[in-house]
Amino acid sequence: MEKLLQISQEVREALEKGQAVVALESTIITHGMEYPTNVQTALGVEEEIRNKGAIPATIIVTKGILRVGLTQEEIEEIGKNKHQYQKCSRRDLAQIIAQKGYGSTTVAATMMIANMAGIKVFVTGGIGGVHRGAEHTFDISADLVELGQTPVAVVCAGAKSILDIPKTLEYLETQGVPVVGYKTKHFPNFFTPDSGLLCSTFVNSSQEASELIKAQFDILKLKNGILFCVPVPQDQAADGQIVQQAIDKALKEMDEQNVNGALVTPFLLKRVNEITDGMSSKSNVALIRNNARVGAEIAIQLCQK
Ligand code: PSU
Ligand code: MN
Repeated sequence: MEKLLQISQEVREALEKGQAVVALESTIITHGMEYPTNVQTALGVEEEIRNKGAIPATIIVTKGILRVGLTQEEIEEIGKNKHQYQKCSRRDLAQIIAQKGYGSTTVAATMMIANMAGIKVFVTGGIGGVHRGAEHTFDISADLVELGQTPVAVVCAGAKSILDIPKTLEYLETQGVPVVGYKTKHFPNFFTPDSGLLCSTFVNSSQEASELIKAQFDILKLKNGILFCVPVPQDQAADGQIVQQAIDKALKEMDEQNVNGALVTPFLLKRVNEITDGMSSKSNVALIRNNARVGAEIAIQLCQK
């Protein structure tokens, strides 16, 4: 295990001292954004976390080794050579280890590795979910199942409407995952602050968030995760109508081109970015940085005795 899981010295020392550490995923770098936006965003997110006084731990697999905590140079390299990385969810981890391959981790795989490393808080942009038409395709992201079985608090901006949001929320309820609005009762729609649906509960501060995490993991000792949903700041939100049109177009193209399986989410993310001419990418970057600030505050609160 020691050899398989390589935690950077900085992250290891922070964990040993009980300091705040925030996990970050890497599929967003390799399959969610283009170079150089991917690198700028990943570094920007790490900077936000450091500015708050927590330690960022970006997670990836290189040569079959699970890596927790990367240098700026490594993040730059990964972003540049993103095509070298296979998108890795739970089902792909054994394969990538056995083949000593290169894999970027989805929300599901990042939760697993964060949990192995003892990291409780993980920041991302948007989670995977139940896809539209799932009643025919059965396409439900392994992220949702992972949230049902791995005790990590995931901070996100809700889910994109490339997904079926009502079904996604139903699935999370079935999996026993608290869906917690951060200073809102409404489940955010990634690019816009309100999907029109409600979270299962809400908190009004990082302190309240940390109390909820402690109740779930320490008092009840539950094994399932928690989803914190931070709405995109109003002045950074995208034009909902333009994004929705782009999503509808991307979904139509996906059907026409018979895109399926693990390719679905990367295909939709890429097309929505292209169709909105980078407009969606701009609010994407802003909301992830905002999530990073909130996640760092929660992680810091969680370390207070
Ligand atoms: N949604 C986004 N941005 C992303 C992803 C989802 O808005 O980058 C990525 C995350 O890594 C997420 C994964 O875990 O896609 C989900 O893929 P799938 O639907 O194949 O499980
Ligand atoms: Mn899928």
